[in-house]
Amino acid sequence: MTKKIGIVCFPTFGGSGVVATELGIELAKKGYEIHFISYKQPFRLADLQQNVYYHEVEVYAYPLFEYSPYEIALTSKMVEIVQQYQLEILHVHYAIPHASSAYLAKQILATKGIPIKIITTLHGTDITLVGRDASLQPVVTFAINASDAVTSVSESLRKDTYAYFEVEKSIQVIPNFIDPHKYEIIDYCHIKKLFCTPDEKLIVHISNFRPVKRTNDVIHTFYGIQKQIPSHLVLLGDGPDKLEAEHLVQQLGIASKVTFLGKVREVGQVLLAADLFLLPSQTESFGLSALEAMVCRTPVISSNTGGLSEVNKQGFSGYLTEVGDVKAMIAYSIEILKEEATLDKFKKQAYEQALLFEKEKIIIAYEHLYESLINYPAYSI
Ligand code: GMT
Repeated sequence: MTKKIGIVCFPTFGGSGVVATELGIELAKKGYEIHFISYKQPFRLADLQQNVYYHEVEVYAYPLFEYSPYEIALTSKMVEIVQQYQLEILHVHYAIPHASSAYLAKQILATKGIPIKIITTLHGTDITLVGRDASLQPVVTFAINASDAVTSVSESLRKDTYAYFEVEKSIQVIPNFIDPHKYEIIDYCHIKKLFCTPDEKLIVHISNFRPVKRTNDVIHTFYGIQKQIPSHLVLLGDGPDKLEAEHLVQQLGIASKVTFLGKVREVGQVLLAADLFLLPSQTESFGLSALEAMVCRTPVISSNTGGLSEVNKQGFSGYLTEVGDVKAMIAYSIEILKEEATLDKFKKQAYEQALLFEKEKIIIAYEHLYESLINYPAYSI
C-alpha cells in the first residue's frame, strides 16, 4: 500500500523549507505519495514530479481582519487534504504555526473518525528565538507535547527545547542531510572568474540576512582577510540586514571586492567555486548552509554556537570561534588560505565530514519513524 504523507512547511528560501522539500522529493522517489501544503510552492520544488502534489493554502481576506487568519486556513486545508487523499501522517516542519494547526486538524478529523499521526520537526528559531516569546510559548509547548512524534535537527536543539519549554515528549535527533551527487566536482572555474582575479580566493556567505546571522561579522572578517590574502567576498541571500551590510562595505572601502548576489536558487555553483565559507551566527541549530558548503569541498569558519560543532569539526572541516570573535575568525581564515597545501587538505576534509550527513541514512531514519507511528496507536490528549 502506498504510504501517503502530508508535508507542511514554509516555502521560502531558508533551511527548514529546504529540508522539508528535499525530504519530500526523496520519499516520492522511493514510492511515497507526498502532499506539500504551504502558502506558496516551495522554491526547491520543481513543477512536475512523480508522486508529488502541492496544495496551496489560501487565506481569506476580509476588511474586519487586521491579521488574516493563516493558521485557520492552514488547518482547514490539512483537514481537506487528509480526507481527500487519505493521508496517514502530517509531517510539519517548524513548530510555529504548523504544529498547533496540525493538532487542531487532528481533533477535527477525529470527530469524523479519521485518524492521523502528527510529526513535528523542530528546526531552530522556532525554539531558540521566536517560540520562546511569551505570546507563543504556551501554544508551542502544548503543540510539541501533543505531537505523536517530535524530531530536532541537532542534539543542541534537542537540549534547548527541554531547557526552554516544559516538554515531556521524547525528541529524536534527525540531522539535516545532503546529496553529494547533486554537487559532483564540475569545473566551476568560470564561476570563480566572474568574481576573482587569478590570484584571489573566493570567500562566500549565504543567509537570510537576519540579525541572528551577524552579517556585519562576515564583512569585518573579510576586511581582515583581504588585507593579507588577495580575495573576493560573495554574499548570497537577502533579508533585513542587507542594506546595513552594503553600507558597511562602502564605509570600509572594499566595495570592489564584495558582491551581493541576492537570492540564488542553486547555491552549489558558487559553493563549488569557493575557497572558504563564513557563518558567524549568533545561534544556529544545525547550519545547513555550512553543510552545503562542505559537500562542495569548501572549509567553514563558523561560530561555536548551537549545533554548529556537530557539523563543522574544529581543525578538520574548518574552525569554530566564540560568537563575535572576529579576530579569531580572521586568524583561522588566513591559516586555511595562506598555503595551497593547507587549503587543499581542508577542502578534502570538509567533504569527508559532509559525507557523515549523506541523505540515504537520514531519510531512512525518517522512514523508520513513519513506520513506527503507523504501526502504533495514536497519541491522544
Ligand atoms: O537559518 C535560518 O534562519 C532559517 C531557518 C529555517 O527554519 O528556515 O533555519 C533553521 O533550520 C535549518 C534547517 O533545519 C537549520 O540548518 C538552521 O541552522 C536553522 N537556523 C537557525 O537555527 C538560525
